[in-house]
Amino acid sequence: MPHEIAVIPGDGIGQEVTPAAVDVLEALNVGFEFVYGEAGDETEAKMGVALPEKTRELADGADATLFGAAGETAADVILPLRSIVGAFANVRPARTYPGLDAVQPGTDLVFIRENTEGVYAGIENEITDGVRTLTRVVTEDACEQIAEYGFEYARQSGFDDVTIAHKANVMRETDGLFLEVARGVGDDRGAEYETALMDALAMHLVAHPEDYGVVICPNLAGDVLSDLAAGLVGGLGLLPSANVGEENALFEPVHGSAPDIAGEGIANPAAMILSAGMLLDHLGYTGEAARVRNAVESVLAEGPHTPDLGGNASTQDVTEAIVDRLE
Ligand code: GGG
Repeated sequence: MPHEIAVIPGDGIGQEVTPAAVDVLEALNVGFEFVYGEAGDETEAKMGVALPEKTRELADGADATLFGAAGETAADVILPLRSIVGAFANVRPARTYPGLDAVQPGTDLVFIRENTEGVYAGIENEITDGVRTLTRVVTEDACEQIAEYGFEYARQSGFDDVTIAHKANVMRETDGLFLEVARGVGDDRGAEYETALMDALAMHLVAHPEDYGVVICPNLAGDVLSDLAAGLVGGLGLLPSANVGEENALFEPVHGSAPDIAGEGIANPAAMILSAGMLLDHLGYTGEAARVRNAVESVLAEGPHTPDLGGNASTQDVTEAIVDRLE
């Protein structure tokens, strides 16, 4: 039986980079069956709902999902999609590539972001005119699951440095629990790790990213720190991600819908294609995943490049070059 891949391009440049990733997967001839679903701002305008039931069912039933980007409806699209596939971990690698200008050339980081709760639990209220609240949810089970995943990821991927990011000196109950549980997991494993206040960590990551490897983060911190790391390595066009559950998973670039360049055909497809590479790894196609990574690295090193990397190539030019270099 071929693996079924749900493809949900979403909004803005998601509609340009997602077909690029499908082109690369098709060129590998692994026999995936692609099923398409719609979601996002345009879907909401057309159908009155940003994530239709049919799209939910596609993601739930597929072996894996490729998702492009969400715009204003991100909270109604990407958060439920991650929940549908049971994705408790958001894995966001941020590394430099040979031949590309980077603010910090020695960067090789992987953010392991808690993906189900924290301030993204979606509990917001207007208490009275001009007063709004947000409830931050942190559970022992989710902290333990993300910490176990992060330490195991570091072990399997050969990272020596593990950092637990938190702000437990201010958010004493919620990040206090995150820190206590994550430390317990590290100690039980006999692992080496350090803990870091997330604001100070942001500064140290900018100054000395080479001192860090795997960073285990609460939800919002992982979202923010991974974008900061994108700035160190050459931009959001280079960061893929995997949303990993027990049995299912969803793959998406870290970037959003980029309305400023949407429709111009100049979005960098590298992050989306590298996300498809993570999908291949997840489904056990490790050789094909390596071919995708190598082809992307070769094009990043030699061009063509989209404007975000200083070139003038189109999304299609870069995609064709990557397909040509799949060995
Ligand atoms: N492809 C990623 C995307 O659409 N990002 C939009 C966004 O706001 N995401 C929030 C998140 O990653 O939690």
